[in-house]
Amino acid sequence: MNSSSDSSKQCVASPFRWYGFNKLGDFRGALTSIESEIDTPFPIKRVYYLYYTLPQIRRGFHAHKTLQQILVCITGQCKVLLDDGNVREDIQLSEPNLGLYVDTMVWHEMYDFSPDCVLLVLASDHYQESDYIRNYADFMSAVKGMKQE
Ligand code: T46
Repeated sequence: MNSSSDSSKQCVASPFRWYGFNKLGDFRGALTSIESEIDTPFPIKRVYYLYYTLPQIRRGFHAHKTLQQILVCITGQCKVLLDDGNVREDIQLSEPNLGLYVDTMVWHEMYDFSPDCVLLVLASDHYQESDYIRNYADFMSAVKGMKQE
């Protein structure tokens, strides 16, 4: 597991974005629909979800080279650490109609899962292990390389 425990980066103005989805409710309960490219900034090619994650578990520990994603906590709650190499922010997810956008080249870790948490992920591409940067030092080198281009 790669460590990314550098807490020296502070959140000044957050570069991280939320997507608000509709909440169509009536006396029977609520319903949220998410339509590819209408409600999302990318065509959705894959949907997956994390669940039954133990509260003490921290997962993720990677950035994606090209993949964009939106994380929606549809049940329960969890936290997400986002780090774009400049700004590092811990964000709570608990609203089933609020999606956290995770852009390319953003290091992310998910933690503090409630026992009932279901974290839905909308992804811009199919699964490719080659798209992952799983080492934090490699991630920072890539970010620095992008700045020099
Ligand atoms: C991410 C965060 C939010 C697949 O075979 N297909 C898939 O679509 C995915 C997402 C995973 N897998 C396999 C790869 C591993 O053998 O499922 C296993 C668990 O995946 P991983 O250890 O990468 O899980 P997390 O929770 O660390 O990260 C996942 C996503 O992989 C990642 O893209 O951004 O959730």
